[in-house]
Amino acid sequence: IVNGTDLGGPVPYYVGLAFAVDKDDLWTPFCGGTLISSRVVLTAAHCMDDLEEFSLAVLVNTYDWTDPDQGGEAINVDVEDFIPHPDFSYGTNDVGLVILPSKDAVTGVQYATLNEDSNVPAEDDEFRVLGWGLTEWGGARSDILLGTTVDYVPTEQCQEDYEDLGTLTKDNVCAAGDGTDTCRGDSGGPLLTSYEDPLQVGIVSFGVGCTEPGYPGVYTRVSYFADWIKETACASTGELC
Ligand code: 4AZ
Repeated sequence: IVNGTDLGGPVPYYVGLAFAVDKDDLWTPFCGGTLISSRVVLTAAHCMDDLEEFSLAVLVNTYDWTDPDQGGEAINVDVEDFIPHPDFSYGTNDVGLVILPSKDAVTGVQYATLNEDSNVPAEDDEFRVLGWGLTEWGGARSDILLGTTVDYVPTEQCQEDYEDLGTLTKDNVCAAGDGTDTCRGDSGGPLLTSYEDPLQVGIVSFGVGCTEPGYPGVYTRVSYFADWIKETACASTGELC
C-alpha cells in the first residue's frame, strides 16, 4: 500500500500467502487473500503463477509478519489445493481459491462476504484496501498491515486509461486514490466496502505502477465470479454451497 495508514493490529479475515520453504525462516507474504469460509481463501490467480512444488503458508491473524511473537498463525497447504480460474490469463479471470486442510485450521477469524450485486460498485463509492505490499513503486514491502481508501473509477474511464495496454473487460473494477494505491505484494487482497463489515467487491489484480496518474488500480470484479467462487468452493469443501 502506498501512503497507507497503520491498521494497528491483525484483520481477522485478511491472510498473507507465503512460500513455506523453511520453517525456521520468517515467511514473507508475497500476496494477500481473504477467508470467505472456514476452509476457503479467495485470492488472485496470478499469485500462483510461478508456484510449482513449494507448499504454501497461509498467514492468519497476523499484523507484523516480521515479528514471530505477535500472534500470527501460519497454516501449511499443498499447492494442489490452489485452484486458479481455468480461463485465467494475465489481466483477466484473475481469481483463485486456496483450500485449507481442515475446517479447524483457523480460529478467531471472520469471513469476508462476496458482493453478488452487479450494480455495485457505482459512481462515488469508496472502498478500503489493505496489505503488506510495497509502500512505493520500486520500494520495499511493509512489515505491518497498512490500509487505505480508494474511490471507484467508472469502467468506461478506466478502459480509456488502459486502452493502449489492451482493453479492460467487464470482469474488472478500477479504483484510485489521491497519492494512495495498492501496489505489488497487495495482489490477491480485497477491495472492501468497510474493514469492520467486509463486503468484498474486488480482488487486487494489476496496474501500471502504483499511484501513477492516469492508471487506476485494477481489481477483479467479485460479483462477476461469485457463482464460480461458490461452486468451486462447494465442490472441494462442501462450504458456500
Ligand atoms: C502488482 O504488480 C500490482 N496499483 C498490484 C496492484 C497495482 C499495481 C501493481 C495497483 O502486483
